[in-house]
Amino acid sequence: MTACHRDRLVLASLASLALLASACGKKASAAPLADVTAGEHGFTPTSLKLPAGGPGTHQTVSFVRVTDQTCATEVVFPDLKIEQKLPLNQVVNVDLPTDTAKTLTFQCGMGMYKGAVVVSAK
Ligand SMILES: [Cu+2]
Repeated sequence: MTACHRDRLVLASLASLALLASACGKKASAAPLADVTAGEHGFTPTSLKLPAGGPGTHQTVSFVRVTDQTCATEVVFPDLKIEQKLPLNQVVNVDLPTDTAKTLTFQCGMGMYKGAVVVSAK
């Protein structure tokens, strides 16, 4: 069922995420579901896309750290001056501006693991 395929998940809203989560509930793994997972080898996926929504629009991207064997214990968006701790197995929502096309890079606290949210016009 492709709706369960996390890599293809483009977040339209929290409601759709909740729907997807419940649709996937029967096959639930131990790890909580989020758009981006912080694991042993950094962030997965390293890139995700959001549609540009015009002036004042924001979207939430969720992160979850699923192991202690990683230095990605926080997610940092340097350009946005956002720093969010990632407590183990807790989904953390980050509100991102999606007004115009842009690339919002994110990284672990040390800048070792990197990723990007690509906001693009249709
Ligand atoms: Cu690091």
